[in-house]
Amino acid sequence: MLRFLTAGESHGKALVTIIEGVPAGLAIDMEALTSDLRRRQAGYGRGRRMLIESDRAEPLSGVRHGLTTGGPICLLIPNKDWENWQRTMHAQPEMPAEAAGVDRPPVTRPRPGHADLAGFVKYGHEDMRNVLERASARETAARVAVGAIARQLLRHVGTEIVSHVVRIGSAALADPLAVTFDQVRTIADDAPLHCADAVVEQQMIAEIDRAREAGDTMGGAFEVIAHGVPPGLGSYVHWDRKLDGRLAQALMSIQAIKGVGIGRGPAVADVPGSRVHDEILPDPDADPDTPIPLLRPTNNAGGLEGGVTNGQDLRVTAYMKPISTLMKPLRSVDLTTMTVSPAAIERSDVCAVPAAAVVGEAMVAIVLADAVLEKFGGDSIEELVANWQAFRTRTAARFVRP
Ligand code: EPS
Repeated sequence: MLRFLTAGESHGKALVTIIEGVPAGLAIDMEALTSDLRRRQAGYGRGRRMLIESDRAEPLSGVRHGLTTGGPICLLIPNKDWENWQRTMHAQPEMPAEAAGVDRPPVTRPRPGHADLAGFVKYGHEDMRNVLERASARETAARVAVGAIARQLLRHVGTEIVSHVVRIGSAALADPLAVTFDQVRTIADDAPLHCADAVVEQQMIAEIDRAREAGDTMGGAFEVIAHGVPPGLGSYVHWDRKLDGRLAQALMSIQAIKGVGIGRGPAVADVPGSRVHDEILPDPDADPDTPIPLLRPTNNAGGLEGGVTNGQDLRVTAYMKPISTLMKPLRSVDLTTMTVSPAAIERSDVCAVPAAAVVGEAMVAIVLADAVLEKFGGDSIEELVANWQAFRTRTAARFVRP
């Protein structure tokens, strides 16, 4: 089982994660990890914080001479902005004499849509900075670092994960499922919105520009595609073992995600079964060692049937609300006086859907790596790969071949 925790505040000293359950002998490519962190920072619509940070993770444990030991992996991602926040965020009861930065007043006007008010009520905080610092999507940098390790594990069973932005406001791809894994894989890392269609991408940019000029924000949707997913991950036998449910939980846990669809998603409610279900045909061109020599002309199920992977591409879409910090704020209440006041303004992004897509890739990678370890087990990568190969061979032998 793969587990992780994260710790850290948006403007604290650093983010930290501890990852448990990674088998021994996995080569960790720190450059690939850094490249994922950088991808999360990019995308059209990001705010000024990303000009300050250049995220990088330092392994503190669990990795020796480039290989995992099987012990817990601890990663540290420093917040460069900490320099400017020491007077606001120091851990000591009294302000340390050497603390840098400026003093900031308490946050007392909750932003509609943010965790501010919920945290005020739940934890009894007077200053809602105690809420927003942890609720902030800055935490997702740590998740992306965990996801990068999960992704490196998944390569050993032949799985690759990509994502693309499919909607910003009213600018959307007509049929995201028609975009193939290979098309998404070839989108440049620095494409402004990581959208497969250049015309739609320009419309998305225009949506974000309009929102910025109006002091507003934009949400949207992204799709994560995993290719080469081993069949048989997850199970239909219990509610909490269904992989679609596990993926939905993982994606819904990303800040600002309000919905998740698998394959055709909510659109399956609109049409009859004959237009939803993916037919099963023999594949005359299948390689002899292909585990499942069958052809599915469509993939509306998004690679999952009965909560179990079926060997098709896994396709999951997440829907993100617009960011709740508005430069032209909505009405709120100053909780110190109970008077109607504009909501607090924190530095923020106009649109963070491209960044959320990278976080979505990470969460899918983590869920898939966990499911791979559950099915194929192994305390070392060698053992895991041997178990996976034995399953492939056994499965391939069960199909009648011409
Ligand atoms: C983020 C860092 C944050 C925000 C954003 C995501 O940095 P700062 O608050 O210093 O600008 O830009 O977080 C939010 C939008 C939010 O509502 O919490 C990041 O690293 O992704």
